[in-house]
Amino acid sequence: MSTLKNTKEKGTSTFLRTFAREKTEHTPVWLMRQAGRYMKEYRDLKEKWGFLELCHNPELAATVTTDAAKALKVDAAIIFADILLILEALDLGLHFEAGEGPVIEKPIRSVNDVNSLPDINAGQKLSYVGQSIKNTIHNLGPDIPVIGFAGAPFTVASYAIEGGGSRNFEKAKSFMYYQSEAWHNLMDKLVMHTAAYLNMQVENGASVVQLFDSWVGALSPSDFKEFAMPHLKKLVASISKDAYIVYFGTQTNGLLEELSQLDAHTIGVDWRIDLDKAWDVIGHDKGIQGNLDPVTLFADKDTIKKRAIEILDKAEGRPGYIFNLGHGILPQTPVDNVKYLVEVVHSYKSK
Ligand code: 1CP
Repeated sequence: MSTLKNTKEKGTSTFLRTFAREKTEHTPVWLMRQAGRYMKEYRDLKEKWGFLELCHNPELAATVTTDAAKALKVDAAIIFADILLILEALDLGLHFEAGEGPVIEKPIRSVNDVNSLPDINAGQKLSYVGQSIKNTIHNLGPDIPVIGFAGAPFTVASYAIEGGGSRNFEKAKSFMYYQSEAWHNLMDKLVMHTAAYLNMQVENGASVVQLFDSWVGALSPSDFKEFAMPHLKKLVASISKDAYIVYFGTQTNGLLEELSQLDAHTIGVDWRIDLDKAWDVIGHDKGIQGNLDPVTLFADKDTIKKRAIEILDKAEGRPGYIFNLGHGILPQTPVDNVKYLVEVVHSYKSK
């Protein structure tokens, strides 16, 4: 299949038209972590394959993405990969332990660890993700655009330094404070490799790229401004203009004002703030995405509908809102409720 030249070509996609601020028949919806353990199709594949094996195999990865998007009838598909694959490409060693999450085998703990990171061509080393994108586009056709993604530098650096998930980020923050120069060096390297990785995804047909900054809310506004935001700005400026950019973080309510200065097209928000208030702070020149508490999907259908409609009402039918959760779907989520949520969003008519 040939590479798409203009990946922002909107066609009939409600999702892409929303980025272009066109009014659409319904609000576009996709859900973070829409492929995963809560789905039977995924659990069946996981009987035979490990998670990283699925990511590394462009045919299977595309199948996981395609199955989820078709089953849920969402307006966009996110490529099956992980924000930590870039650390694997940087030879830090990555595996997933059942029930324990990711483990970085050779975490970064010193100036020397930063200096000795290999010089890689991230686009080439992670080219299997580009192939997954091509296969997915082939499976889904032009109406369901494919979202590429990467971790934002703070969140990826925190995994690299902590060696895995963390509650309080003591190691990452200590590194930031005591080895500031090495911290900024590490962030520079991550920005360079992440830009190359994302631009390879755009060349392979991703029309939107999302930066996941899942743990940025652990930072105070001052630390965010000093240690994360300058790098985030550099990354956003290095991403191809052929794709729209969504920046997503959780617990970012104290950071939204600063984030309004980021040159992303759309900012994701979690559920800890009302959508209209968040949009006022972000500014209506930018789009907004998210806002439903993922745990609402454990409630009865009436509650799911009520909460979804409250959010849609707050968007006031303004072009630029993409419905999503405030964080990823949890593994125990009933799949019927997820399908029901998509139906509610699609049948909603703004007042
Ligand atoms: O089967 C399994 O047990 C593996 C579970 C799993 C899956 C399905 C992991 C391990 N990653 C993924 C896929 C994934 N990861 C996708 C594509 C799937 C889709 O959305 O359809 C995406 C977008 C991610 C992104 C990701 N990975 C984030 C950002 C989003 C978020 O949830 O905040 C993060 C933080 C990761 C790291 C990661 N990978 C996997 C887990 C369990 C985690 C989180 C661990 C932790 O809490 O620290």
